[in-house]
Formats: sequence, C-alpha cells, structure tokens
Amino acid sequence: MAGTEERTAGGPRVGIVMGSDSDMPVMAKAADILEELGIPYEMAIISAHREPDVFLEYAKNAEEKGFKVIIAGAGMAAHLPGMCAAIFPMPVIGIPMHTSSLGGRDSLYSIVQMPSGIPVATVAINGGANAGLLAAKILATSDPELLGRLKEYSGKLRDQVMAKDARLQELGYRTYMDNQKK
Ligand code: RP5
Repeated sequence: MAGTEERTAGGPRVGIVMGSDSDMPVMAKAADILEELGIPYEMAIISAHREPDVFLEYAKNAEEKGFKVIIAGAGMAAHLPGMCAAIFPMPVIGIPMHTSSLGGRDSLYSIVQMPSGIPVATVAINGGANAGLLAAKILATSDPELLGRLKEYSGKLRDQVMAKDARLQELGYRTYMDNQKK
C-alpha cells in the first residue's frame, strides 16, 4: 500500500492513518510515543473522501493485519476516524487537526460527535502525543511489560517538572524567564 511503512520489528499492533500528508507533523507525535515505548506500528496516508476504495480496503484488512488500535487523524470534514470505527471492531482514537478556517472546531466536532454505538476516543485538537499514549495504555491492559514502560514514562514526566521547580527555586523567576527566552 502506498505511503505505508512499518517502523519496528514484529507485526504492527497500531495503525496510524491520516487523511493527508499535511497532517503528518501531528501524527508524527503519536508515532514518536509508540517508538519510545517500543510498540510496532504502521503509518499510512489514506483519504476517505479522495480514495474511498483504498480506505475501505485498509479498514477491512486492519484486524487481519494484527492492529489492536487505530489512531486516525483528519481535518475539516474529518470523517476518517469515524469511518474507521464503523468498520474496525477494536478501539479507534481520533485526532482532530487544527484548521486555518475554523481553528480545528470543524475537525473536533466531526470526530467527537459520533452516533451511539460507534465510539471514537477523541483527543484534543492536534493531540498527537496523547493519542499515542492512549493507544499504549489500551495495549498495556494486557501487556505487563508495556505497563512497566508506561510507568517509567510517567516517572520521567514527574522528574522533569521537579527539576524545573528546583531550578526556579535556585534562580528566581526573572532569571528563569530570561533563560527560557535564550
Ligand atoms: C483532510 O483534509 C485531511 O485530513 C487534512 O487535514 C485536510 C486537508 O487536506 P489537504 O488539502 O491538506 O490534503 O482530509
């Protein structure tokens, strides 16, 4: 399939799909998280509107490929995540893209307002990293080693904030802010 790559050894457990390459900077944040946590994924660019036949093949084959979660990102009339959820029987996480015309509210409403029976777990506008983490947490419910790596990740976040506060106490806020601007 064009535009598809598998990043880690072992079959892909997560499908990352986006409606356009203009979505790539946000979707890359989800991929970065999966790589950091050692989760194999496959990334693809597929437009539900511009190539519906290709989209249908992707969604129908996703379970057979071994995907346990799909992360789908799209902007404007963002039907890709909802249509993935209509076909793929496991969790779909939707990422609404920021848009220049309506600030991403168009994408957000298109993705989050699913009809009863077909849920899409929708993250914030441009919330690529959280989508990756949510996928990891879903997989971690049946993978104790991954759960351990997630706990380490949370521990690192905690340490980073504590280090920042220690630096603030040492320098005072004016010097801290001056250093931030450099
Ligand atoms: C959506 O339309 C894509 O997900 C993208 O966010 C938006 C704009 O696509 P391009 O015109 O940049 O290809 O389908």
